[in-house]
Amino acid sequence: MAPRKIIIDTDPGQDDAVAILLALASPEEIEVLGITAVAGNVPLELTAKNARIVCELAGHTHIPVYAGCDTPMKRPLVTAEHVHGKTGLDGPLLPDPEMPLADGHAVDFIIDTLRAHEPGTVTICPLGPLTNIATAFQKAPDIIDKVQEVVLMGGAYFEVGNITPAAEFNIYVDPEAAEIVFKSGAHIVVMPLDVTHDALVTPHRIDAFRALDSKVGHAVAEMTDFFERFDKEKYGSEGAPLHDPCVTAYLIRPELFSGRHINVEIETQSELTLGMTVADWWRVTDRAPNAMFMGDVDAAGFFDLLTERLARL
Ligand SMILES: [Ca+2]
Repeated sequence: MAPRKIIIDTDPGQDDAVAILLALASPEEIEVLGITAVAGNVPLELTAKNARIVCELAGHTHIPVYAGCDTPMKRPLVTAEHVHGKTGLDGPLLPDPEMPLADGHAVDFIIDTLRAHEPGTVTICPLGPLTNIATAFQKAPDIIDKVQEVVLMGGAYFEVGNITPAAEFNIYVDPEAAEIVFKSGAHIVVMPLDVTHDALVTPHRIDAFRALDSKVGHAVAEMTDFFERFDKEKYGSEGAPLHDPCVTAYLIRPELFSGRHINVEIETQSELTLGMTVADWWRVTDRAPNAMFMGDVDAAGFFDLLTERLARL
């Protein structure tokens, strides 16, 4: 089978970095057409820079990286330096990128790429707030039907929230954008906290990255080490969740994940629960299903895949 063509929309972020590395290490299954940066974990200037740092770390400097939206559609930006550090990629010492940003706006790249390909052949992989994707859908509604799938990290149901008691960070930062994407009619696969909170980087798993004894292995070990400190304290768990790589792992080994095709709505009004993904897991409404909402991951299989692929870079 030909590799699946994808656009990675991202706000790196240590876990975004690992998700990108996994994609770049898997050319049999994934062809990365381009990377689009969005403001999220840190401001756009840094996410656009970090995306290039990660491409250079992987030795894939031919991948075009575009800068996108620098603020959510209707709200001021909320960032997460408390999790990811000042740069967004705190942990390893990586050089500033030499590769330039690609010319043009990320939203136009998304629109042009979908229009240039056969319908149903390009998958969008959002790893941050959905601002770029929603803006593209609003500006060019004709592309919505052309999307093969939107496979995104965001939201939560049983795990509820991580940035507020009710909301997961990516959805909370731009709930209006999330609403546009979830109501768009595109095929959507969601990796919520319910899944990612099972994909924990334990000390043993970080050691496996370090044992690759490569530039990428050491960088990933240092990134996940950094990331882990914060989350271990917060959740009292044995390690931090590695959220975004669940998206790219799904493209390689979908059988590692299971979930339900259900209705998911986004709360955009309530101050208390803003950005909540109201997922009809028990199918108690007659609202039409609009997303494959994952609930489980084979964590051992996920980390085996990740370690095996990172060893190739
Ligand atoms: Ca992210």
